[in-house]
Amino acid sequence: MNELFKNRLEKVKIDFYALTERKNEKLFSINGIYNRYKNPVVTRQHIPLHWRFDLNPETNPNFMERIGFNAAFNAGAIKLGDKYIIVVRVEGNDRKSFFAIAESPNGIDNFRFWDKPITLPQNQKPDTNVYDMRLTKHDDGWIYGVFCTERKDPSAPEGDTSTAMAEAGIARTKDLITWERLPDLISTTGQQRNVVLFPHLIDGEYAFYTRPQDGFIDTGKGGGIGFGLSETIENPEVKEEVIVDAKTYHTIYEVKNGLGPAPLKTPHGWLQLAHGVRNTAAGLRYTLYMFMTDLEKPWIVTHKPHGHFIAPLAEERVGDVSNVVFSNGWIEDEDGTVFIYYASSDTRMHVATSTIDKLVDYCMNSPQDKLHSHLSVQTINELVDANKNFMNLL
Ligand code: M1P
Repeated sequence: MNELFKNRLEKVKIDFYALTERKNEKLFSINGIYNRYKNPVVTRQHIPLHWRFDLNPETNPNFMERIGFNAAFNAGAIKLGDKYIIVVRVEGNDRKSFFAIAESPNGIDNFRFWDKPITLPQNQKPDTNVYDMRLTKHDDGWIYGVFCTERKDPSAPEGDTSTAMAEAGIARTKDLITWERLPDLISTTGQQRNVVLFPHLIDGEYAFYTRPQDGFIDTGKGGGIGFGLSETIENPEVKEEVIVDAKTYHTIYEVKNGLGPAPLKTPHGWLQLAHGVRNTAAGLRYTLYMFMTDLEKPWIVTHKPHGHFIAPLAEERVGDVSNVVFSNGWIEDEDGTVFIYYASSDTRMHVATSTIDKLVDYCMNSPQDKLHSHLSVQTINELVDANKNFMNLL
């Protein structure tokens, strides 16, 4: 082993372990709804060194990175035993995304990737790219991963090398190591991204939240978070979708929206986390919002606070696709703590923590978006008037 190899290896190792073993710190929350944390939980620099470097001094005398990684983001999440597990969308420098599992003993720091990324079986039409897995622990005993599978649009005109088709891929596992691939979800409403499997059967059928869209980026006349049933999971097909939460003019989801992780059950209804997209002069802005749906009819919205729940802040605002927060994973702990895993700017993963009680309180007691400025002012004035006997507290 030459000196260069030895010195570089030592320095790279020191930096890697300093990063991956770093303690995280809960930050004070002004809104009181959730707490952010000081450090991202997973970044591309957390990717194991043995995925990146040829460790053989003979074949890599300069100790150079052989395989580069661009981002680690949009992770699904699940707790298994006492481990907090996230299924990260890892994107290589070659732009291909795949899934890799990272686990932490406490959900907020010390995330370590497993030895190898997930080997996802292919069905008849191989995936060009896969991303954004939502995990669902289903009553049928399987853990399902529903994700976007992207392939070149076969109807793209000659010379068009970027138009793609998005569909919902489905795989299931018992241990997160071995995965069985099922056929992609068939739907009649165009392309699909942000599809989420509901954890229970409804009227004996598998239930999916969907996001019908006309094109790969544009939702067109589709859009909105949909909901539909499939007779089987082995041949998944949603013949009809109802819209749960439509995209709406002059809201934070005026361009499009999509469900995040599988919902969390509470005595008051299902807690739902979603992303909403609006247009700005600087491009699209993705924020997270929450709502609740009925316990028996989880496609009916019962409560919906106004505006965003988490918006990109400070360094979260900058990355590969700036001004984006996106979530497809959360974990409810036995004591009611909720770990909300969210990515910023398609680049890195963060966590925020809250509790079931606080999230229900937030959903049930925050005012709704009444869709007009003068009605927003009316809502503020109602709070100001209600506070008049408590002004001595300030
Ligand atoms: O770049 C922001 C997000 O864009 C897409 O989400 P949506 O389908 O709602 O537009 C996805 O590609 C997602 O992965 C990405 O984070």
